Amino acid sequence: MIDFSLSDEQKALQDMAHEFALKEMRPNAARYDRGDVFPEDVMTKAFEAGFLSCNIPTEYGGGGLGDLNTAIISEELAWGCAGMFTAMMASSLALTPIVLYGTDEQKKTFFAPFTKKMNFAAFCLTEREAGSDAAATKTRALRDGDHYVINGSKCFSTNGGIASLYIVFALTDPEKGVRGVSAIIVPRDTPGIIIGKEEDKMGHRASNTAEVTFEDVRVPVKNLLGKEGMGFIVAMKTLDKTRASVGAAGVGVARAALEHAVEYAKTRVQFNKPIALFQNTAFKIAQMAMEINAARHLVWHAAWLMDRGQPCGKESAMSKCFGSDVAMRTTIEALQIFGGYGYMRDYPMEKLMRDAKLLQIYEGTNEIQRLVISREVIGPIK
Ligand code: COS
Repeated sequence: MIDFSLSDEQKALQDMAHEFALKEMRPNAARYDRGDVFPEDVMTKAFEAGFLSCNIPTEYGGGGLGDLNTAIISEELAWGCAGMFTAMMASSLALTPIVLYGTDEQKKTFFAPFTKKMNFAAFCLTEREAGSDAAATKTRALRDGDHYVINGSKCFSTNGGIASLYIVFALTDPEKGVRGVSAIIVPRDTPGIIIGKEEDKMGHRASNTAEVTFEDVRVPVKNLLGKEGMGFIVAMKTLDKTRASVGAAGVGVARAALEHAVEYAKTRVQFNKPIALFQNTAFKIAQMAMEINAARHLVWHAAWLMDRGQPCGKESAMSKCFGSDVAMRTTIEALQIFGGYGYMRDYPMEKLMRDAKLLQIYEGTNEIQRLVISREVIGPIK
């Protein structure tokens, strides 16, 4: 049976996230977009509201939100400010490998700090020479008795400069290539972690992005997630699960742009009538509304599959790719409706357009999403 209505619990979650976005994120979004300061005040409130631990299972003190619920709140939080959303989402992304592959002991040990106070985690997969080609990782984690010794550099790591915990993908067996990659939990206070300069980004400026270098970083073997050599699968399964949240963020950013454009088009008078009465404007609005609805359905379908434990790699990639493309197209068209005002920083449109761009790039570029989708649709070729 298909049911498009949200349950009372889901509506309450949506309202709660919307209120938070409206009252705490939106009023501070421009300020943090312009400065180079991490929004600690807003994030402290996000922690208190449970957004920073919402994917930690309830038995370990978290919110235990399922995937559809996560998609619902992601749309609202990105509607509030995509940069702040990214700081929250990237931490959930980094905790997901522990949710999926952690032992009971690892979950108890490493989730506790996230449920007790504001903390952030960082997912360390990307390297300078291993971006889309994630399997080309060069970082090494060589075994020395009961420890791994990690050496290498990870770049564009969201929360890299502020994280208390890193999930590092490194070669434990360089001879085996992609099957020699392992996922290792690395606490920030381990000696040998060097934080590079914070990246000066075009958008999502409220989030921290930095290079993280590991120089002879020794962590106990018990910090290994899953088995040795399973790291690439851990990364791929994690991304299969989290990419729908990026699609949801695309819907949130696009919806914000559409709402601003509608409001403006109804009050902006040119040639003696509101510009909403010109067919050019009205049709742009219709197109944006259609695409946003379609994107949300893709996101919710992917999340619905995840909640049922069904294969969702293709659907997750579709929702991420389509949702972020819709965010890009919608913000461009909405800005056009604002004309010259849209280009000015006093208005919200240019930030939304800058923020939309990153959604097409992070958690796997949209070219990679199309690769994932097409590989599954085409299947093996003899
Ligand atoms: N689930 C489970 N296993 C998967 C998988 C998935 N979603 N995707 C790949 N694998 C497995 C494959 O089955 C293969 O296993 P075997 O060697 O046992 O056959 C192995 O992983 C290697 O996969 P594949 O050959 O497809 O690897 P490729 O290098 O060709 O491509 C892509 C993998 C391009 C899909 C991957 O590198 C990718 O997603 N890149 C983008 C990385 C990314 O999103 N970065 C953002 C960082 S987080 S902000």
